[in-house]
Amino acid sequence: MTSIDEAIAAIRNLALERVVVYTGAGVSAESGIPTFRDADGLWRTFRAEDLATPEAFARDPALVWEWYEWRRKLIREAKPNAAHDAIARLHDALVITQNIDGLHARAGSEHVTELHGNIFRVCCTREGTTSTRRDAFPELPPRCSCGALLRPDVVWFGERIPMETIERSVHAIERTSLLLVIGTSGIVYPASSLVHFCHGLSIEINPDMTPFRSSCDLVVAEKAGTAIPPIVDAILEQLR
Ligand code: BV8
Repeated sequence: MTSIDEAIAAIRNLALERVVVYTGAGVSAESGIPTFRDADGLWRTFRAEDLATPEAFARDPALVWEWYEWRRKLIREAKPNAAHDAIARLHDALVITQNIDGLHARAGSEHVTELHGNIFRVCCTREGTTSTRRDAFPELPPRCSCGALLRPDVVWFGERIPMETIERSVHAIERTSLLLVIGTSGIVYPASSLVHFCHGLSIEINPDMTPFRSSCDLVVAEKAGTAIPPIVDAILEQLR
């Protein structure tokens, strides 16, 4: 296990050119957004894998939309936390996130790749057109003006992440001198496989044990809101 100070010392020894920040649900936990697989779970007795699928939506679009509307309300009322705010100070960093909550952009991060889409974008199931809808829908499931059902514009289990998104992310991670892996259990594929393309220094920040503990160079077992601000300070000093 690495302390925050040891991670900072390692960063100070780097010929630091590029930084990539890779995040999962844990980076939003301190904003009050439940993670997928922690004890508090996400919703009632359902697992994300049961609801975030095309089959669940085909079977019961109203139930799936009830879940998403519950999350959309939670996220609308949430604020970026100290980790999001610190990451946003890395103006040139690429943020690759599995999260669909949009909190990195709300904190001010300008280069964000959302591997799994965005909970405030919807897609017409007939026309395939997408639009941003931040407010609560008057009725569920919502429909397009053409009459067809709208679905969340997110990648469900069993659906592909667009190849261009994967390729762009691999390209960036292969070239980065520092990769921060923050708040992910490393369970979801192919997102979790991206971390293994890093040839630079990889630092995981997660209070709990994950498979990345054996693949990242350093592991800081702290919450993101505690560890990320001082780590970002060190990165900014090194980039000067
Ligand atoms: C695909 C959008 C192929 C929706 C999401 C068996 C084995 C391996 C793989 C599979 C398998 N069976 C099926 C698969 C593939 C499947 C998969 O990986 N399943 C998992 C469950 C095993 N993957 C897919 O289906 C993907 N598509 O493979 O397509 C294909 C091929 C041909 C044709 C068609 C298709 C698509 C996966 C995308 C799913 N969509 N999200 C929505 O959000 O509603 S994934 C969902 O999980 C979220 O995006 C979330 O971000 C993501 C990953 O989870 P984490 O972010 O890691 O969150 P988690 O709760 O797990 O962990 C949080 C961590 O934070 C914990 O470690 C915790 O300790 C830590 N933490 C807590 N507090 C803090 C903290 N860390 C720091 N600070 C804190 N304060």
